[in-house]
Amino acid sequence: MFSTLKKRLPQNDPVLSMPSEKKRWTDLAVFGGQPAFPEKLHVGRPNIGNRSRVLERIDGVLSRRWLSNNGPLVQELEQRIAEFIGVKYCVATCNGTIGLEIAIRALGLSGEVIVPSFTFVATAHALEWLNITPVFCDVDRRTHNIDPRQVEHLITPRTTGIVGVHLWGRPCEVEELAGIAERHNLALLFDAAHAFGCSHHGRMVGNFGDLEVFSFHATKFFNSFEGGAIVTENGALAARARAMRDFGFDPQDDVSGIGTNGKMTEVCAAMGLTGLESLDEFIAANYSNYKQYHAELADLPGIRFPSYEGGEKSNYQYIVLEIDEAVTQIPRDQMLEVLHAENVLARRYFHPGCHRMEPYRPRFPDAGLRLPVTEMLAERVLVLPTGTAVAADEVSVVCEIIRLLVAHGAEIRGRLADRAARAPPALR
Ligand code: T4K
Repeated sequence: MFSTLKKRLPQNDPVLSMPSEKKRWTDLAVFGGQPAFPEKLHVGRPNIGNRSRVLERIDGVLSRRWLSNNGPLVQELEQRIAEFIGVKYCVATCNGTIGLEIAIRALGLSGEVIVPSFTFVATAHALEWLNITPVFCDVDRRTHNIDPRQVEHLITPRTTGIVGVHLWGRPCEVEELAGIAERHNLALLFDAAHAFGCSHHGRMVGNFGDLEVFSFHATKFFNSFEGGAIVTENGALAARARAMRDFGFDPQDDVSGIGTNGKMTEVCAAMGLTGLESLDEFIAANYSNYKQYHAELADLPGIRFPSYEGGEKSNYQYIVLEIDEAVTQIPRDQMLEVLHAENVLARRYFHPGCHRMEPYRPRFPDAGLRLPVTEMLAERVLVLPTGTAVAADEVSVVCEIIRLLVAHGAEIRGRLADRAARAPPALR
């Protein structure tokens, strides 16, 4: 899945070709040069489908005066998503986090639940919010996903479930996790926030475990401004989730149990329905950027590049590099500093790992021993901008900055260190 990139750069001093100028490492913006980009290049710039279609749909929402509470657009979106994934039930929610909380409660989880630490903190918070202890499991070195070989060691009499996260849209080892869940009579759910439109062994993500939860946040491959969905084949679970989303009201208008307000609005559904019509365009843009990043960074020593599984559907939403400082001579965080100065707002998702965040940190004084892969990845991963808002020539410039960084890693690191040492004490 990953390829280690070993080929050496040419020994001559490379120059960075910007659209309008050539730049040496000494001209980097971090040392006072002009930034490569006049405006910030973000990770997670939203994909927006046909604007006039969104506005038309929103106009209809206003005319109908039906703004929320299971309106016609939400119902249509649920139906379209269920068809797209190939599942029986889809319950749209106001965001992925509330979707996770509802799903966890609908499954009746309690006590301890096993979850990776290398994920967005919402995965862990959804459990903690419900007074369930997230028990952090290490991830697989190659896939960045929860390592099924470690899961069984973490099961105790208090364990009620496993949450897998399809990180970067690459599916977990679902069969292995399902086997463990079955052997130990545990619930299995997937945080599929990154994996809308992805497949595993030819089946769409959304079909695995007891249920799966998507996020349709603005930064996701497919967005509904804010939003999410629980998908499942289990009718009883779907009915419970549907009631919980609406304060516990059942179809007879009786409150059948505890609930919250997790409803998706009609305006969000309007955006979602319109985005669904442009999925191919979003994938094409991401795929093209992914291929280009791969081709342009493919010779760099000390950089590992995740490849998406051939033959499977993917949304190619995350461009993830692993920086091996021992080879690049410049740590990931200094690379980030240089990129940010150039207005490339790369991200270090998911640093430092949930186990090093509050309220979890005090429970993991020995994290280095228990979560070595998570600890290593949290120090190495760098996520680059992509999506429909990022053009091919911009990808080229980002790649050139990274090539320059790797070619002159030690020099840039040294100069940054000198500068820090000379800074007045308050700035250090
Ligand atoms: N599980 C996993 C595995 C997740 O990754 C997430 C969310 C969830 C669960 C929870 O799902 P939701 O409850 O969010 O539906 C962002 C997102 O806020 C978050 O949704 C996402 N994961 C996470 C990976 O990324 P931040 O802290 O990076 O957000 P922020 O505000 O820094 O935005 C990221 C970049 O996107 C910025 O550079 C600017 C750009 N951006 C953002 C927004 C909102 C735009 O250009 N336009 C926009 O409208 O968390």
